[in-house]
Amino acid sequence: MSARRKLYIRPVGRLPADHGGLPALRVGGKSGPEFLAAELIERDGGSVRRRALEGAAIRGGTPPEGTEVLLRRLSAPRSAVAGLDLGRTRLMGVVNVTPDSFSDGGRYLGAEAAVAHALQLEAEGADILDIGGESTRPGSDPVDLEEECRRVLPVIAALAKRSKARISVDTRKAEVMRRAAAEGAHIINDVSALDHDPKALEVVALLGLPVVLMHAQGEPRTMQVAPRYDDVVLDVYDALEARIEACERAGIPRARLIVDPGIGFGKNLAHNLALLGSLSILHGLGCPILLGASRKSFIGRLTGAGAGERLPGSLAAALLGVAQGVHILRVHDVAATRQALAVWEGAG
Ligand code: 9MG
Repeated sequence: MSARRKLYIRPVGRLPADHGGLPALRVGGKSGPEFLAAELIERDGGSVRRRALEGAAIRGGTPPEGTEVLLRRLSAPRSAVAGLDLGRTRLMGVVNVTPDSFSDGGRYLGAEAAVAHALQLEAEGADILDIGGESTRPGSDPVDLEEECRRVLPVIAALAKRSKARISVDTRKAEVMRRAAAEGAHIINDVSALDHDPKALEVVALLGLPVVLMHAQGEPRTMQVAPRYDDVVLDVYDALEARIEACERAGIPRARLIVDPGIGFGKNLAHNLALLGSLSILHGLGCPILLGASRKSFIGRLTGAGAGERLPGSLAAALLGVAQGVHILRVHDVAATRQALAVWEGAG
């Protein structure tokens, strides 16, 4: 095989749990989702070729040459995240402690209000509360370390005492990660995939916490200026794979990593829609998948809906994720997403 030739497998056609024994491709161990078939994608330099693989052929027959490692990763069981079993879809509720955040815009500024909002999201069914003090929305400016700590640490400390949900800290800074863990955070959520702060890999390796590696092209200030990819789905996959390898070299095992395509981070509308349509390809990385599409501007671009009117589009995106076996949904509207999930799971 030439060094440039690379294979990818995109599972397609998620089956309901009681499908009556169809020959299926199972992803992520015994409790993982099953798919009817897959697309085998071969990229060789600038050319991309695709062919269909039936579930039966993958499961029973000889795997296509060069897919052994990929198939092993696809089928390996996924570890629990901070004690949360991933046999059912988990919800991460968004708690912005920023004055400029695109959706909550200052409403929850102040530790007390943020804690109250987080507890409300937990009561609505959030399994994870994601606490962030630096807006990374397109065009936003960075926040300094002490200001970010002033915003998030009191909230994390209070929730560690008052909530049963897992707490994630949304930050790109190693020192915030370290202090947040000391206050009781269980998960690190880094929109730069531990690539922003040179100390982040080392700190996360020492902390021993699970970490969300989100894909972004560029910095928040300028990332939407002219994002470009050869093939957005394959490029995002390759970039996440490179960050997984960097983590493993730094002593963070794959079993502690969660991958995320980073909807809206250095992507135009076509890029975001292509990623949403091909999320299941990320199962080949051997990690749980997190999707954050809630209230994002691609929904506005597609439909004209303003920031406060994007719940229907957010629910559609969440269910697109579930249909492809996404494990964690990062959402603002926890109660509404729980209801959508209940209908999905009830029928499947
Ligand atoms: C902080 N943040 C904003 N959007 C996000 C997304 O899509 N994923 C993750 N992991 N974090 C996000």
